[in-house]
Amino acid sequence: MLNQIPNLLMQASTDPLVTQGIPVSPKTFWLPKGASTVAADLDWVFEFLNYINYFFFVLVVGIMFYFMWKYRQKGREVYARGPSHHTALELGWTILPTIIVVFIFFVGFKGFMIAKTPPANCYQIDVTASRWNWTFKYPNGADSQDLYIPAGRPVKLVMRSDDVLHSLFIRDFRVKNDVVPGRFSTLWFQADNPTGMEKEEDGHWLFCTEFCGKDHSNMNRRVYVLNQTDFDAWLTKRAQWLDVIPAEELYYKAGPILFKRCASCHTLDGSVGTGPSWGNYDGSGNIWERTSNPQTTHKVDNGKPLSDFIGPGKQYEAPEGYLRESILNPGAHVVDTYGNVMPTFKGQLNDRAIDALIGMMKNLKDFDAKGKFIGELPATATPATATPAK
Ligand code: HEC
Ligand SMILES: [Cu+2]
Repeated sequence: MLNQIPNLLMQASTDPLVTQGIPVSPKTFWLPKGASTVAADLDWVFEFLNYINYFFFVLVVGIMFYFMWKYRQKGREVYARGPSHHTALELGWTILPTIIVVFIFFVGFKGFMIAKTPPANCYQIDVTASRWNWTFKYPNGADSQDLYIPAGRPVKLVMRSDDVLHSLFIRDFRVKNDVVPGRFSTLWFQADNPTGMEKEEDGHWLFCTEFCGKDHSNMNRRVYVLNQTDFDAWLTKRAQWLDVIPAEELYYKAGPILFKRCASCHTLDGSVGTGPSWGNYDGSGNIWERTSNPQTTHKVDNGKPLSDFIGPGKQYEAPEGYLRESILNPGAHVVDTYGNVMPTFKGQLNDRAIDALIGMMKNLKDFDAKGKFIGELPATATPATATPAK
C-alpha cells in the first residue's frame, strides 16, 4: 500500500481529478451549490456517508422498537433465555461494515491526496492573514482584500499569518486550510465558471474559520472568478491603482491605505511601538517636523543629529531623501534606542507610493490616530475614495 503513495501523488499532480467544463455539483438539502472542480467528488462522498448514516439509523432504531414491542413482558412469566449464537448473522455484521469502512477509507484517501497535491501549472497567489484582514498578492505586484481568480485554471494559495491562527475557507469550493504563524500552508482549487464582479453578491463567500479574536467575523470576503481576459484587465488595472490618482491627492487617498503596512510598528499619536512613532514621541516634533527642522534633537546612528545628514551639500539635500532612504533601506540609519528591525519596502513601494506616505507625514494633523483622513479636502479634490480600499 505505502509504496503506491508516490504513484498516486504523480497522478494527481498532472491530472486534476476533474477536467475543465464539468458541471458544478448541485445545491442539496445540506450543501450549497458547488463551484470548484473537486466539489462534485467531495459532495458525493459527503452525501454517501450521510445516507449510510440515515440508513443504519433507521435500521437499528427500527429493529429496536420492533423488538421492544415484540418481546415486551406479557403476563407474569419471565422468559430469560435468548439465542446465544448465530454464525451467519455475526459474519454478516462483521464483513459488510468492514467492506463499507474500507471503501470509505479509499475514497477519502484519494480525495485527500488530490486536495493536498496542487497541479504543477498553478497560478500562485500569496495570502497574508492578520487580525483582521486578508491580503492577496498577485505575481505582478497587485494586491487585494477580496480574492480574484482566473476561471478554468488551477490556483494555488500560499498562505501565512502575521499574528495568530487563522483558517481560510471557501464554502462553495469545499476547500479549507489553517493559516499558521511561522509557517507557510497551501490550498489549491480550480473554478471553471466565472462569477463576474458587478455586484458584491456575485462572489463566493470566503471565511476565516478559526476564531482569531474580537473582529474574527470581519474576515468575511468574496471570491470573484473572472474569465482570463477580464482577469488580466483587472490585474493590470489593480497593479496601477496608484497611477490613476492625481499626484496632489495621493497623500489622503493612497496614504491611509499604504499606512496599513506600517501601522503594526509605527503609531501616529506619539505612543510607543516597535518603531518610532510618527507623532511627537521624544519632544523633537512629529516625523516631518523633526526631519525638516535643522535644530532637531532627533538622533540616529548612536547620537548623531539629523542635521549631520540632511541639508544642502550633505548626504540628503532634502528631508524627503532621508525618509525615502529610511523606507527603502531601513538599515542605512537606525534611530537611537530602536533596533534595526524594519523590513525593507524595496520592490513593494514604488515612488508614487513613497510620495503618498511622505505626503501623509507632512500632513499628519489631517489624520486620526488610526490613519483615517479627517482633514478638509483641497478645493480641487475629487472626494472619491481610492479603489483598493475594498
Ligand atoms: C516591523 C516593524 C516596522 C514596520 C512594519 C515599519 N517600520 Fe519603519 N521603522 C521601524 C523601526 C524599528 C525603526 C527605527 C530603526 C530604524 O531607523 O531602522 C523605523 C524607522 C522608520 C523611519 C525613520 C524614522 C525616524 O524617526 O527617523 C521611517 C521614515 C520609517 N520607519 C517609515 C516606515 C514606513 C513608511 C513603513 C510602512 C511602509 C514602515 N516604516 C514600516 C520598524 C518598522
Ligand atoms: Cu482570522
